[in-house]
Amino acid sequence: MQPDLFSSSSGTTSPGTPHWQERAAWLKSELNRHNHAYYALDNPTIPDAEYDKLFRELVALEQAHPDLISPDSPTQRVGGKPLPQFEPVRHAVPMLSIRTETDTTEGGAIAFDARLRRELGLGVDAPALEYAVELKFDGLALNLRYENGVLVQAATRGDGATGEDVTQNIRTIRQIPLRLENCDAPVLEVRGEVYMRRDAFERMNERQREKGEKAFVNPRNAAAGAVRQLDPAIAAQRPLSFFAYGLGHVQGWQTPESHSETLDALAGMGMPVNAERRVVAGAAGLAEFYKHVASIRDALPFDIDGVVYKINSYALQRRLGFVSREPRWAVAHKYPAQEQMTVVRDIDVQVGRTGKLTPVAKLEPVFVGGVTVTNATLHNEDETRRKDVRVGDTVIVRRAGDVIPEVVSVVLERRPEAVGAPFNMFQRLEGKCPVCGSHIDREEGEADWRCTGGLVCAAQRKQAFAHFAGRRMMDIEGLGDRYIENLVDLGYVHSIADLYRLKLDDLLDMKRRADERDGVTPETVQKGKIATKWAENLIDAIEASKNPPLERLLFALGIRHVGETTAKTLADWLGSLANIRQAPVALLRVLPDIGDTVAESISEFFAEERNQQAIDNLLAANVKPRDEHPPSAKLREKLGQAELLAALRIPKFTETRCRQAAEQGVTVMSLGDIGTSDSVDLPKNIKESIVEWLAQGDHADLVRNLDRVCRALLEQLPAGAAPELGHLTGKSFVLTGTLPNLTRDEAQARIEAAGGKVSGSVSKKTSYVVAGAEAGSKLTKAQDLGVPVIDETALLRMLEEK
Ligand code: D41
Repeated sequence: MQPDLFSSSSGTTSPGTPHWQERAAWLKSELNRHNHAYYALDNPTIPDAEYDKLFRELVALEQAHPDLISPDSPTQRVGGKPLPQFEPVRHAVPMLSIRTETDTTEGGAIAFDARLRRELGLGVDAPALEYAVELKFDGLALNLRYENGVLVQAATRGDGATGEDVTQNIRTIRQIPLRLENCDAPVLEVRGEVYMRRDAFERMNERQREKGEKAFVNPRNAAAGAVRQLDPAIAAQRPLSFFAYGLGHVQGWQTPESHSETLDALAGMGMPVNAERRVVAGAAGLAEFYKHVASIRDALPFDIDGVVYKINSYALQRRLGFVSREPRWAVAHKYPAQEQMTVVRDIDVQVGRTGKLTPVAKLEPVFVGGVTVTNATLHNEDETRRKDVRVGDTVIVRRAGDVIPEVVSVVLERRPEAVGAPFNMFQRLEGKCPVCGSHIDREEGEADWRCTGGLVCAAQRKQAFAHFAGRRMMDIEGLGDRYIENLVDLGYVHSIADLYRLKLDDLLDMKRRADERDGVTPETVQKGKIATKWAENLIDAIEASKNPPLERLLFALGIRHVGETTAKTLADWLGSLANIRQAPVALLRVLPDIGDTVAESISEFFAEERNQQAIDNLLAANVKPRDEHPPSAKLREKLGQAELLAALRIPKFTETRCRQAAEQGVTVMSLGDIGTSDSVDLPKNIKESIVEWLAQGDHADLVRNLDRVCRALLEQLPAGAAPELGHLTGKSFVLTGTLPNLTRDEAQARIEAAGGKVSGSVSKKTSYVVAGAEAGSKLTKAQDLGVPVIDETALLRMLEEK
């Protein structure tokens, strides 16, 4: 990336120019170019760490030769110029920078402590310095200004002296209090970092990819984009978080004596302050914290790029003061970068558990985020083409947390002449699954190609076994990937039920053949006796897994879109495997939290003869859920005729129309008469639509089946078990705005569990409107109609009353 230190390729300088001038000019143009690519084109051309290195070199050169500083130098606008669209904000107290220590060993910590002791003139016998240590969040620095306890302004750091007013966007971050608790100081400015959690970032990108839209590069970029988003409504959809790490201007508040006490006080005011912080003594304390955080870095739910050490005592901080715009008393100690450059050797395709085909870049090994990476996901065909990743390209790879490493972007300027062709999944695979040879398919509107082989495909089968045996599923201890690999490849198991027929001899036989195939001398033979303990344990573990809770068995089956939550819903509501495996799609649709996609996926799974056979085989092998029960009594309400009619999803037959029809006595079973019946008062076009729908395909059978299954279910309900009358029965609620703690779904579920109803619009009949932050027109309407308005606290109290 960088030319030789003293080469001059630009030719813009005369022979007499000192080399540092040339170097500075080159650095400026490089940095400006990368900045443009990053911010304006959203297509980074260099990893962040590399950029930082060049940037620091320029800063050092400019410090040594101040005449090099020019207005166009990237050092003169550190955080990026305020955009013209945002109002500039002059910081009452400048937002300083923080010195970075890039030695990623404990040495960085020791050097910092030694430097401070020297500057303070402390001898070897003087006591250890006290430090406040904390995480260095990888986000965007913000200044939050509270006046009399109320948030009045949020500004970005900008160049440290002037930032941008982003108050409207920041107000949408739920974690940031709009009013401080126990603090009405005339002015209190809180500084901190706005960031995006990794899971939120992944979810957001997953959605982008599903829509076929461009994914964000990394959480910091996504957060920065959201903060500077001009439309607060869009910003509000970007899930941002915030941690406070210090103070700005303060007036009328008794500031504590130390940094750690300040953070405690801010936490006491309702400010989010990260708990992973300590007060430590001396270099050893710093080094220990550095090591500790390195060990938990991957498990944190957000990205950090280092830790920060600060002298804890404000008195000492004042004594140490500043150099240029950096305090002497603080340093950021970095960890290995989470983004690196490397070269793509090849692009492979992997087959997932559900047949999803994922392009994977095979890389020149590279050290990223603390580990050596050789594979990075390219997600899907569209994304590979959008990024235009080709064999031979130099790419930026990112590995953060436990997330699979991914290719972020191509460094186009490094593309070789002999680069491969644009990626094309079908061509690359010649239309066939690389594992089983079944044909591959990409449905319209889907982002992924899939292998159509199902469990015929060994790759899918192996992963299906691994999923089935997983800890949160059937929990078969000891059935790891290696054994599964051998059991499948050597033909001992074809379907999941085969696991339960395995005998000790099968396992020993398998091990012997696998060892032979791999050319290893079995340790068992080495010792002159046959070790069988592992096989006995595995057989016991398989035996012990036979009676799981129903929800775990369901989750274990690996039905697409059925995670733990959906599995639990199915188990709670329908009670038995027998009920679930024959549930028609319309019945599934009326269950809470099961949308159309999930309902269809479940019913497709059970419509597959092979899957039903696999379940029969499991039952025959005595695998049986231990907690089956009759369906939930609440099912009676869900199986009302209006609900069932609506769940058929007949065109034009909307929920409202279904309710009208049901009130006139129309049932699922009598739907067929609707065309000839004059007693049902529905618009003609709706009746026609129903008749037409019933005549299509197997719709008539479907309706009959739905009716039969629902009757059977209702018969299973304990006799006389009328729906339990909750204490809110007969009360109707409308939810509006954002509640401080409950999500909409949670609030709705709890109201319904207590017998109440939740509806979407306010009328005279509404019992209560529950209003949260930024409640809109529904609140106004409630006030107009005189409907009582309550907040979350009142709702919770009402729910708890019996
Ligand atoms: O977490 C951070 N990114 C962080 C940034 C932190 N924990 N502490 C910080 N402390 C300071 C000083 C010492 C100057 C008050 C910072 C930053 N500064 C900072 N962030 C962006 C520029 C400077």
